[in-house]
Amino acid sequence: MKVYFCGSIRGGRDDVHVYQRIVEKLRSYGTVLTEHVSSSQLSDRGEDATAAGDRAIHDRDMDWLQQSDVIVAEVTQPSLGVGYELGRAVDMKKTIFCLFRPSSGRSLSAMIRGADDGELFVVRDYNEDEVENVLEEFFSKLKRT
Ligand code: 6IA
Repeated sequence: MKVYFCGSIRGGRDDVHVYQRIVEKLRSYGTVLTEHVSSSQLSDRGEDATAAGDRAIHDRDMDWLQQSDVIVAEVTQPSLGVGYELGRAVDMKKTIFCLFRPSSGRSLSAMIRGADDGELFVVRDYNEDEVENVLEEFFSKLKRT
């Protein structure tokens, strides 16, 4: 199974430790195409910040999104890139699982929470300490469908 993981990069790297836990768990289900999103080496500014570099990142990510079987997004830290990826993934009719931590004190965008259809697009509120269990629950249901 190919898993596309979305997490904030230029939107801010405050949650990178949670992304690491998620990617670690996702590896047990298949290939994570976007492992770098959880890298603590990746800052919110960065090395490839040129228009040509950005185009290459966009085109490669869209290609991976197309190839993926499932998309998992950590959406607590607002990110334009993650919102864009989710919109494109909806258009591709992909299976999408969004994870949000209410303990952050934030309120999730209505465009993400409101996209939950209980089937292809699911938003799950969770606490950091239960992240592996929440993923386990989602992937065991996915395998049965
Ligand atoms: O708007 P954001 O940067 O927060 O968007 C984050 C999302 O866009 C992630 O889920 C990634 O899949 C994708 N993305 C954004 N930037 C990159 C990137 N390098 N490499 C791969 N995927 C990316 C950017 C490095 C940059 C700090 C110069």
